[in-house]
Amino acid sequence: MFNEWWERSVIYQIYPKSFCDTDGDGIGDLPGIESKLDYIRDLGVDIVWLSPIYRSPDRDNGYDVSGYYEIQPAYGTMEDFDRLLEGVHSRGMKLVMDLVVNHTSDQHPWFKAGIEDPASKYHDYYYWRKGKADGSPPNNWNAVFKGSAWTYNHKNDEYYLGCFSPFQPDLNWSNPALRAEIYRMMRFWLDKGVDGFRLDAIGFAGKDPALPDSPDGGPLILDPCIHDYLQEMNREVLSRYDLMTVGENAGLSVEDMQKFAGLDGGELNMMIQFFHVEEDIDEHGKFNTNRVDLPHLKQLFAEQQEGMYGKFWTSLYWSNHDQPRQVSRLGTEDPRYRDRSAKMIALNTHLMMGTPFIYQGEELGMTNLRWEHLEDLRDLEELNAYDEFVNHGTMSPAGMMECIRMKGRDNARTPMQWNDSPQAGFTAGKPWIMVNPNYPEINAESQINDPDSVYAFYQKLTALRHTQEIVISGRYKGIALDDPSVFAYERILEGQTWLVLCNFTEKEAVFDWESVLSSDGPRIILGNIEDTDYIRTKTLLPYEGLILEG
Ligand code: TEU
Repeated sequence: MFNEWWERSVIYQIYPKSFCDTDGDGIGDLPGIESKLDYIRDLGVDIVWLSPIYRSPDRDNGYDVSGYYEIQPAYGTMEDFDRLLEGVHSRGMKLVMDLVVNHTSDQHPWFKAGIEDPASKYHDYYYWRKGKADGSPPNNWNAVFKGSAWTYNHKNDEYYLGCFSPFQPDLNWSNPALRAEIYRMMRFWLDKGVDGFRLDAIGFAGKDPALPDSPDGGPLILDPCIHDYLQEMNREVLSRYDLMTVGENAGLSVEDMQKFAGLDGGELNMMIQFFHVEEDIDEHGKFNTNRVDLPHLKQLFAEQQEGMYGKFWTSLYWSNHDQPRQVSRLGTEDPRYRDRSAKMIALNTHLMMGTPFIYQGEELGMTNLRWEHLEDLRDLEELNAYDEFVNHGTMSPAGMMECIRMKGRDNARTPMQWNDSPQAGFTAGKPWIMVNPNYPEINAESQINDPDSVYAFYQKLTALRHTQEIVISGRYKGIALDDPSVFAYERILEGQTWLVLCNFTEKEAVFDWESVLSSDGPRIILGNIEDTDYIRTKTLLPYEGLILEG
């Protein structure tokens, strides 16, 4: 514990489609990523995670793979990839690939071969089942992206399972030949020098092959067999390389996190957990306008952070390609406090125990977009949910658009804002998705040389992690859990105590540091307000965040 390179690292996630386009087709590409590697390194990043770059029909932006050994043509070639990997390594960073193996695209050759010839070995790479006697689907599961999880195929009079969408048929992990095929593919990338994987929706691969009905109509996942599969993967592949793995799955309890990412190293290194980003869900699921309940959120973090010590490791994040922009969600877009709140949220996240993930543009304080027209939306999840809740439900179009503005995935997928030239410098062509109109104000060029910028603040946070042992290995202690405004916690390492204080509101908030720190004059390690008078006033300004050493 605390000595693995991935425990001491900061990860930067790139969503290739929206990062940087060099050939003017409006879609980001690998040479675009290569051209920005210095920018990423200068942020203090150790590991780059690429969202999928494999061949794909792109129904879910690459999370629907049709060729695991190929590069998506719009992103470039395998030579471009090799150059990119070399560029990452030559800057002292590592590269982690997304591994999407709960499902493939319905255009994958395995899936097509199984339809063509049900006697072929590929048929059993997926879950094909006969319908019930009355012709209805084999069980009651619904897909994550709405509708039944089962799609009928006339040719063979069978249904196939797609827990996310009909374009994403689930792979049958109970088949050892399929698992061997996946391990072979993983070795191909590792032998090229890739440094690890982010395993997409990996808990979904754990299904009881009997596929029983579920109590709530959602797919029954996280069956204990997932741990057998991951232990096998670990023996067959992971343990033979110096790499890092991060699994992704919603709905994990603290006990689950330990099973997947226990420090014994038998499965994965860490999980992308969802308890915080799902704190605000309600009967419509994620599509609501709720803001987080701060005391409840602190309670959840305390359970995880205090529970993980000596037991498992975790990722730290609020933003990724599936989540709205964190400054819009937890902070404010009000120009008076926008940058300050972006810094405060970053400080709160980066000072916890775990490996922080920065999602492209987060380091600039990029915001959600005020979506006005349905035609501007691109995300399958948003469009399907709109159809279900508005066209076939009771939500008003305006109400649903407001939910999408606050929680939709497209907010994260608007192009990276590089500068104030047209299309934010992302492309010379027409971007595949709208650029956020606030790019003249929020962009990388205006921030990289400004010591007060959000970008510069992230540099301070990454530097702190690289120089202060307490950030890595100090114990976490949640305090003042009932306080409705201040997110407070301690990090404690051998007689040294850091107090992290974050005001999550736009009102001043009183917090007496003397209730925690014994010394008469605490020292400010880092804060987001240059000339703060907090130590004297014991009053945090709106969205103020700071670290004190007592
Ligand atoms: O997401 C997995 C997942 O659990 C989703 O339900 C996620 O919670 C959802 O996007 C939230 O709105 C992964 C990928 O990150 C996502 O982009 C893919 O669409 C999904 O798997 C299917 O591959």
